[in-house]
Amino acid sequence: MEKLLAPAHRILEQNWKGGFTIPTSKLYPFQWNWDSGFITLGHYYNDPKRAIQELTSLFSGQWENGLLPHIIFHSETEKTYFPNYDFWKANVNAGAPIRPKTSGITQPAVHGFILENLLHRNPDDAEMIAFVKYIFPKMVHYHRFLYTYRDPFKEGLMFIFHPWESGRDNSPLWDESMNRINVKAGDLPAYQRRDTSIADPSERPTSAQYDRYVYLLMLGQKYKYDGAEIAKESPFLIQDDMMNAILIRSNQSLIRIGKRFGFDVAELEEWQSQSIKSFNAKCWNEKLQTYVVYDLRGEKQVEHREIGGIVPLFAGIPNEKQAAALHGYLADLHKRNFYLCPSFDVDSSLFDSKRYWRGPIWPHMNWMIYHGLKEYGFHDTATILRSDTLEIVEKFGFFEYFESQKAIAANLTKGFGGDNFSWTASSVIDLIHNP
Ligand code: 9WN
Repeated sequence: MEKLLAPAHRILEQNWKGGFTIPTSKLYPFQWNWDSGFITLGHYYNDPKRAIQELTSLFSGQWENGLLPHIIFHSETEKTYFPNYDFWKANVNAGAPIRPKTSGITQPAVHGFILENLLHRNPDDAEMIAFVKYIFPKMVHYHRFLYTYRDPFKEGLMFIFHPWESGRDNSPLWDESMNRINVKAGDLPAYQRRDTSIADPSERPTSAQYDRYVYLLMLGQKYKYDGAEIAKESPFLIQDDMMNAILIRSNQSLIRIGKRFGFDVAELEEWQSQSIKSFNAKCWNEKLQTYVVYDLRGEKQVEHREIGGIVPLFAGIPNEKQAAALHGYLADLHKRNFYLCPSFDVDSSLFDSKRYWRGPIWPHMNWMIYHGLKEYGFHDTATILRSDTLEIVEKFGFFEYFESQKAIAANLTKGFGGDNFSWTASSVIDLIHNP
């Protein structure tokens, strides 16, 4: 698999835009929040300075209230993506930077654990230590935003009001909430999608789904993207298990880093103890034996098995019995001739092994679950997951995501979505170097 390293580094090089890295050319021409986190993993092997620059550029888009936006539009002339900065109008919020332009929502808070991963590789490097001291307060400020503006009942669980925040945009998890939105003619400003002229429309969200994405964007804008009214009005109001598990995992990392460098970590520890308790109380589903997302608007769990429900392994949240159930689910999928890990319940009628987040494999998700499995001692399945990830990239290329059914994949020659994809390259590099 070593032969994957050279093309992977080439992709990161091609996608490096002098200070930050785009996920892929054409489809996603700006800097994305959680993509950038994973991208630093790969950069660090070739050029640690780039990893530091990547995160520095990302945090240059942080708002005064702490929000770390999901897109940083470093270029204002690039017009091939919708919604662009002029549609988001982030400056309706007085604390949004004038430059760089940004979106008004966030994405999974991966940066704390990414920072710890980088530091761990070279714990005494002076430049790295200086960077950690610079970026640490910004990361804590971001977590403070999530616990202040996105946790109205002070449960220690953040909510999202847009599927794009979850990073798993088009998952069937959101269908019920999205169906509450009834877009009528004249409700939305005119807009033109760009993605369907670049990627295969059959792999992308439908137009009805896009209208609803735009509806939620406009709702956020109406309330300056941080108003308490968002929680009162939004038909889509979700405590996402994956976002909260990632936040908990990053809290752990920031607590360890903070202690090493003499920062006050009391606030982080307080969030953390409350979060883990609430997470287990609200997101574990005994019947399905997995974690699930909680629909705050509908006041109920969303009962689907899905990849986000496995990520808590990576945050050390499940007890032994819960971990064994999550592991059993994956081991069984392997026996049933699926690549690990399909992004949605393969037995559900909503499963679609090709369409965005409704079933295919995502390499960066595999990276998190791989480490989670290892930390719980499930080494055999971790090894399968690692070799599945490397195998699909070797066979189908450095795409954004991949077919999950081996029988169907056997007749394919390529993956899905964007090609020469940065998080695929980075996940591969790190899985090869850091087995
Ligand atoms: C919207 C960049 C991003 C990822 C998301 C993925 C997709 C964007 C889109 O691409 O979302 O943010 O236009 O579909 O779902 O996880 O960060 O790679």
